[in-house]
Amino acid sequence: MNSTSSPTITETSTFAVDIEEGLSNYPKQLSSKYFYDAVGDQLFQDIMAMPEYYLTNAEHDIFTRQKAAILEAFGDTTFELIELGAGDGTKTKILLEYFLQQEADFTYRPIDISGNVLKQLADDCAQQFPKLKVDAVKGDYTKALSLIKEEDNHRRKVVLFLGGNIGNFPLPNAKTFIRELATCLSPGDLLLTGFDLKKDPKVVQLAYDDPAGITAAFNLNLLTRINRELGGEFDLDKFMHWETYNPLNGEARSYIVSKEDQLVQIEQLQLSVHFAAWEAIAVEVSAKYSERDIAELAEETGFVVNHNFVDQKAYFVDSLWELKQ
Ligand code: AVJ
Repeated sequence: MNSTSSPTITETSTFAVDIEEGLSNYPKQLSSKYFYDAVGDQLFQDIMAMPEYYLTNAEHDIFTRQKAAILEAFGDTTFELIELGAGDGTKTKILLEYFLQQEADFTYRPIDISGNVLKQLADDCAQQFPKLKVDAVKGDYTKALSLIKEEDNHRRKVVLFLGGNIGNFPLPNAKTFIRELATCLSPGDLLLTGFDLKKDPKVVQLAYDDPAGITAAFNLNLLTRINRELGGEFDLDKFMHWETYNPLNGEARSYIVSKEDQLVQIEQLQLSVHFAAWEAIAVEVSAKYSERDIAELAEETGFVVNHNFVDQKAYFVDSLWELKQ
C-alpha cells in the first residue's frame, strides 16, 4: 500500500469481553488501551498540549536537536521503520522529514489502536511527504508483533516505540513484551524506545493529575465509552479520578474510584456491577525509569544499549538498542 491509500483496517477488538472480565475481577481493572475512542483521542491531544504534560515537549526537544545523531547511530540508511503506538505521529514526523532529506531508503509502518489518528497520520504523511512509502495498520501490540514477525523482506528493522508508551506496561510486563518483540527481530535490528525518566515526584504527579482536570476527563471517558458502546449506565458524577506516583518502582498509576456504594447496569453484557463505597478500578500504569532500569531491561531482553538520547531537562530518554547475536 502506498501513501495515497487509506490505512488497512485490521480489527482485533475484544472490547466487550475485556470490559466484562475487568469489571468482574477483584480488584476491578480496565485497560488503558480502551481510552482511545474519538473523544479520547481528542482529550489525549489536549493532554499533550498542556504545560504539565512534559513528555511531549521533552521528546520533541530530543528529536529536533538530535535527529542527525539518531540517524547516524542507525549506522545505515536502508531500513524498515515500524512504529508501535504511532498516534498522530507529530514527533515522528520530525524524524521522517530528516530521514527523507538525507535520502534514507525506508518504508514507514505505523501501527496504532486508534483508526482515527492513524487515518489522520497517513493522510498527513501523504500531504507532507509525497515520496514517503507509508503502510499504516490498525491494531494493538499483539497485532503489531505478528506483523513484525511476518515481515521478511530481509531489510534491517528499526522499531520505534516512542512517547513513553512502554510505560503502560508495569516493569515485569515490559520485560516480557520486549522479549517477545525480540523474537520477532533479527540480530542487528534496532529498537528506539522512549522512556520517561524518574524525576521530582511532584512533576510526575502533576502531569497525570492536572489542575484543569483534563486527565481526569480522559480517564473517566472510558466509562462514557462503555455507556455508549455497551449500553452502560455509569453516572460520572459518582466516580472520581485518582493518581499516585511511587518513586521507588517508578509507577504512576491512575484509578477510577466509586464515591458511593452503587450498582451499575451494562445492558449489552447483561451485567450488573457492584461497587462498594470507595472501591477502585485500576486503569493505567505509566512507568518511569532510571538509566539503570533501562540498562537492566536491555540486558535482560537480549539487547545492547547503543545510545541514550536525553532532552535538555533530563526528563526523558529515547534509548537506541541493538539486538545481540
Ligand atoms: C500515551 C501512554 C504515553 O502514560 O503518559 C497521558 C497516556 N495517560 N496522561 C502516558 C496518558 C494520562 C500516556 N502514554
